[in-house]
Amino acid sequence: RNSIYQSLVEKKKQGKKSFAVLIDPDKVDIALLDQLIALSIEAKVDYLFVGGSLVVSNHLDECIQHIKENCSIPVILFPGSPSQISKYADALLYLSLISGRNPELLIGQHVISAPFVKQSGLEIMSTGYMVVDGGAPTTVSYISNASPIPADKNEIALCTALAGEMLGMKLIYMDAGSGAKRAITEGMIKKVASNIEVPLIVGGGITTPEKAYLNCKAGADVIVVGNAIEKDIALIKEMSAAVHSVELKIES
Ligand code: 1GP
Repeated sequence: RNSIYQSLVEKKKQGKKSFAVLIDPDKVDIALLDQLIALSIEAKVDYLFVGGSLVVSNHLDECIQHIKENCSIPVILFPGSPSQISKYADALLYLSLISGRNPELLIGQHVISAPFVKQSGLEIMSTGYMVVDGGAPTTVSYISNASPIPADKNEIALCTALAGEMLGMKLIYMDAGSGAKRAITEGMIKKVASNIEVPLIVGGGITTPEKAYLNCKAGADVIVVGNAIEKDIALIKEMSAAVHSVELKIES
């Protein structure tokens, strides 16, 4: 099973951008989920990411089953820990926190959960996960017990992404952390995007369609938005339209 990854690679070749809505199972009930699903279908959202640094509740399975029963948008797990895995999803961002130096999040937790992850039957997408300083401590920076990449150190971001790609990671995810005060700069995105071949996911603190658009122009392939949509659900449509309005000309 590698159909979702193939679709990402294919879209990248065509210069097409994707928009993903991040759903934190802790923050949604069925009524809100129904609203999110309806708006996502209407706005042609490409992916639904499900997860969070802390998933306290135990209705992850239920949440994903409900999404799958009501739409055909692929559901991609974005787990904060190995316990946030559900066989009802379509794919898993198999994250290694390559920006940090906490061995548990680089490989330790993967070893412990490997048989379980393998059994899940999910499409596994190895992802070099890079947390970039978002201006204030975010949940991910605290929980990961690892320093984020300083926001203005584009070279560190570049070298980290290159190392991840050469280690065989199929995706790079640059994240300023959920609710970040400052999103990742276009300069850093450009630096990384122009030097790697694999699809680049960018998220954290993106609150306006303009910023989503500029990030795509700078080279992001997938834009992820969580918090801003929790505050104003109508943003789904504007964000999705902004992302989809970017179609880069690919030189052949
Ligand atoms: C966080 O990249 C995601 O891991 C999305 O962040 O909630 O700030 O949009 P926001």
